[in-house]
Amino acid sequence: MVSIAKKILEDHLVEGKFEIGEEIGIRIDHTLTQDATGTMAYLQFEAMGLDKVKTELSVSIVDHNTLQTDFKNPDDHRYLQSVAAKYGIMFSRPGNGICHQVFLERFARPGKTMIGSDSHTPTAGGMGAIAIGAGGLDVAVAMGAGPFYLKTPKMVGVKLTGSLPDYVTAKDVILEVLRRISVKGGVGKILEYFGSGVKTLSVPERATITNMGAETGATTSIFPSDEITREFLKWQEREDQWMEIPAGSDDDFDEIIEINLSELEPLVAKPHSPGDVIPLSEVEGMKVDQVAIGSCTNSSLKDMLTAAALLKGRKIHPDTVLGISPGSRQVLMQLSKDGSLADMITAGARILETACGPCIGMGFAPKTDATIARTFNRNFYGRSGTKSANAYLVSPEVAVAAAVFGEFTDPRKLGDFPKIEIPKSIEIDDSMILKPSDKPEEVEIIRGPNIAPLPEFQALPDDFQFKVLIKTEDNVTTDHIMPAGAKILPLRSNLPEISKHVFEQVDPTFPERALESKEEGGGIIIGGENYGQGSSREHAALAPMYLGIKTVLTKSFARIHRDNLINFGILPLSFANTADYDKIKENDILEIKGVRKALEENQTIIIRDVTQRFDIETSYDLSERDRKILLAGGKLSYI
Ligand code: MIC
Ligand code: SF4
Repeated sequence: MVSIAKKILEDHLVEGKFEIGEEIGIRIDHTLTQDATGTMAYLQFEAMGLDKVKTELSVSIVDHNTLQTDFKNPDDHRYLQSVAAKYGIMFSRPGNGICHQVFLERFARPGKTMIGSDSHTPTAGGMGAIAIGAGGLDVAVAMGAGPFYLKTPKMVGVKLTGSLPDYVTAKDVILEVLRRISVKGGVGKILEYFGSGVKTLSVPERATITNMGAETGATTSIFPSDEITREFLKWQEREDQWMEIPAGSDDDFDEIIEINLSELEPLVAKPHSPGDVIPLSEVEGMKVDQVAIGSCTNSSLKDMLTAAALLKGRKIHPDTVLGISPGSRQVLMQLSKDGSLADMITAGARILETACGPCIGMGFAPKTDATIARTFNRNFYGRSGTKSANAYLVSPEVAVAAAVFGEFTDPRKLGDFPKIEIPKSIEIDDSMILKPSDKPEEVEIIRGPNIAPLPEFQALPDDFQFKVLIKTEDNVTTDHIMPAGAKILPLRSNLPEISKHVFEQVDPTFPERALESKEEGGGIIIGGENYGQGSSREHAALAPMYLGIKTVLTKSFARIHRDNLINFGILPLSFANTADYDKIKENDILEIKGVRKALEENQTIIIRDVTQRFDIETSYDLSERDRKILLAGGKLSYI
């Protein structure tokens, strides 16, 4: 037998050979975009000049930029709605829910391949799909029937045995995985779950695990499709879309991680990395100022019913605030029908919109120096909107305990675990999902003044000099490179404007200095290990490109960001000797000669540090296709 991930990938293989590390091209059945990355993706799709998407299913969901403080976000929504109508795309309107939750409920299918312009696309892996996060341009290409290219990943089997004790949850399973392999332990790998513990987890619980698998850097994560998957699809009135995908076994994997669910305890990820996982007991008694329950990781009906049941008859602590954002309109409707919403409100929860909201700093920012407990997947520095906040990632159960007691508390202190009844049937109402127009030729694309045209892409020159503009540490995230939040996110469709915020949290002088050196040849960014982890936002490549960055030189890259750099013609190079990383200094002038020839012939590129007078040997891990894209000045020109 083979692992299920390998089977699905091989069934969709259109180019290359399935050998670890080799590049393969796969056919993509489904695509997903959200609004914050979607506007760019669709501008790029439009530039490709096709009249319709060529996928089985493409879905555009508005969930990120829903805080409408002026015309910008609503203008973008109208643009996205008109594009969807014209090009054959399903459109989930603002208010309908968080992209991954909506996709899991209404669209995901076992055995399909899917890419999405959001790093948590692997959520659909909970349904037995191969679902991969990618840059918007890669999604645009897939919508036009172009293959998606990736390096053949290593197959890691995560063997689950036992069953979760009360108050220990799917969130603790993925936190345990992160505790063991950290934020780069999944790079180049697919995490595939198997073993007797799998059948103890519902689809939304599996989706919590595959969702946050993104934080390990993994290409994706996947569960088998079994009777539990069938039940979930039946519940969603889509049983006809079920197919069985039996789990793999010990021999099917290159590596195995074993987790006995019965032995797990409540865990938390401490500031500022999802990989810094410790037992909850280590922080018990620490005061918590703000609690938030929601996000694409923990906002299913089960999570919300659990939170409501635990809050019932209690009040939140006077020194703590609690915000709850249900994952979808479907979930919210159910909560409001069965009275759970009333239990939350009575306890003192503030009910937030069914959207990403506080997870991406769109409102509900905490107070100065706050300690915050969130059921989300990322706690990067500054992401909550308040730089001095310390964010801990927790399960809904731990979140409720913190809200009730005002400090980190073992949730078992809330008493016997309540019995959570998932109703046999719920109301399925897709009226907030608009079907594409049946007269696409009559649909006009609506562009508000916030939507700036795409920039010009320039081919890489042969020789150039550039200045070291910034030298960063290990594990720099795309949130560091291109911050999000209520102020900056509305600028996603406007490159000149958003570029003014590159590296804002790290060094606010960066954009100005970059523009100055753009006149004199451009700048370079020096990075440590795992540079560009986190969000798939291609703005973290596009905006530096706009500021004149032609090269990024690091110890290593995170997958999606590396692909985005290539897509926009920025050369991703690595140090052959990491000692050179230590030597190189900010403001050094560097020089590259004959880079085009080196790329054409797949030769080593040497960078000269002109200021300190030494040579830096670099290495790169670029397929022939990658090198052609770089030589063309990016993927759009290449196509
Ligand atoms: C995130 O969680 O960081 C985001 C916001 O969903 C991003 C996408 C974006 O930056 O628009 C992601 O995960 O890819
Ligand atoms: Fe939205 Fe947060 Fe999920 Fe990103 S991680 S898709 S911002 S809910």
